[in-house]
Amino acid sequence: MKVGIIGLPGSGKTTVFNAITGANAEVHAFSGAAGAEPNLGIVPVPDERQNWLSALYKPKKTTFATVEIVDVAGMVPGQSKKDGFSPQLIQHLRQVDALVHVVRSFTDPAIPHPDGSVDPLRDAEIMELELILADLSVVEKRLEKLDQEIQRKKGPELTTAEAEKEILARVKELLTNETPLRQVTLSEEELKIVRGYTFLSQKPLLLVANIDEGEIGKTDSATLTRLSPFATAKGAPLLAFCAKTEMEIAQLDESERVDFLSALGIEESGRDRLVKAAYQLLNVIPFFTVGEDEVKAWTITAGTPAQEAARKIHSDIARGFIRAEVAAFDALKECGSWHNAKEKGLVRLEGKEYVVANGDCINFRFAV
Ligand SMILES: Nc1nc2c(ncn2[C@@H]2O[C@H](COP(=O)(O)OP(=O)(O)OP(=O)(O)O)[C@@H](O)[C@H]2O)c(=O)[nH]1
Ligand SMILES: [Mg+2]
Repeated sequence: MKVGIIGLPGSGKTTVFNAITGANAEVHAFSGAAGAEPNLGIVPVPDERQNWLSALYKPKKTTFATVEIVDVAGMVPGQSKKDGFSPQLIQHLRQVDALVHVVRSFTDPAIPHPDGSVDPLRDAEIMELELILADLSVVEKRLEKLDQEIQRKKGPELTTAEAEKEILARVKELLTNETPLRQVTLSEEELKIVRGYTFLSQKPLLLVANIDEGEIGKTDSATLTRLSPFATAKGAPLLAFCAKTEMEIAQLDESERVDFLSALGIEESGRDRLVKAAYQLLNVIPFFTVGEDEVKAWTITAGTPAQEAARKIHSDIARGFIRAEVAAFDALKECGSWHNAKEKGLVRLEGKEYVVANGDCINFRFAV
């Protein structure tokens, strides 16, 4: 599961990346360098429930769910009107499952903005349009090719080509009206065709307003007030994040970090909120396996049945699946132990088809 960081040059992408990963990748005053190698990081997804489970089981190992973060080079606006984002950038972005768009909202006059002024809404709109234009250029090229193919083809091949044309024509109309595909509900048939194109505007998007230090913790800040109607209209969650401060926090050691956050009156670091939000974008949920050896979070697509969830752990467990013993996290916490939960009848025996819920603690019974 991969999340790509996008944004205009100098919006703070690499600073956000460093804040999230605790890495120390180079930040520039301004580069926008095309072809620069992306920064890659894998980060654990914090989950208080898992901390609670670890305190209960005191396992040798606690393994959190993870997300992969990719920080690409800054994109230069206007490029997609000609040939799309740079080919390297497109290549990287096609492979990610979701996008985090870093919007410059910090005012620091020492850092020039490529457009000469700081205006988060304008920048958010520019990027949204770039995503749409990149998709539109793919659709238009394909439609041209399809027209030629339709003239040559016969029988079932012709029917398939015509069906694709119809769907892409609808997609084109949506994009032309500046509707990002993430906001459109597509039928199964449409999805099947559309999936192969890995459209950028179809990927779930999180807007991250990279705010000034002074705006930290303010829910009614000028930036949020300005950006939130846009975010709502585009189906994108919005998060305020001060990349500079968060990067400094990420470089502290654990105890210093706790002191620092409590001095700021913050319970949860922006980093933790951002990583959780990025994970949630992916339409996945965690379930837990618990025990004295390991407390571990496993990531599955929402709606996955128990037998498929078991396959995540080992194909033998899926093959020899008998039953899943399931305790919802809240029930387990309420009861204080697996034993108590069982006594109260809160450990359920579920079959193959049971749809695993977020936070289920599962013990799979299997025989091979
Ligand atoms: N004051 C302030 N400066 C910031 C903040 N975030 C980033 N910067 C500065 O802005 C400059 C650009 O930050 P980067 O993280 O390199 O931006 P980028 O989007 O990765 O830039 P490119 O990769 O060149 O497109 C650096 O000098 C950062 O130190 C912030 O929250 N506040
Ligand atoms: Mg950068």
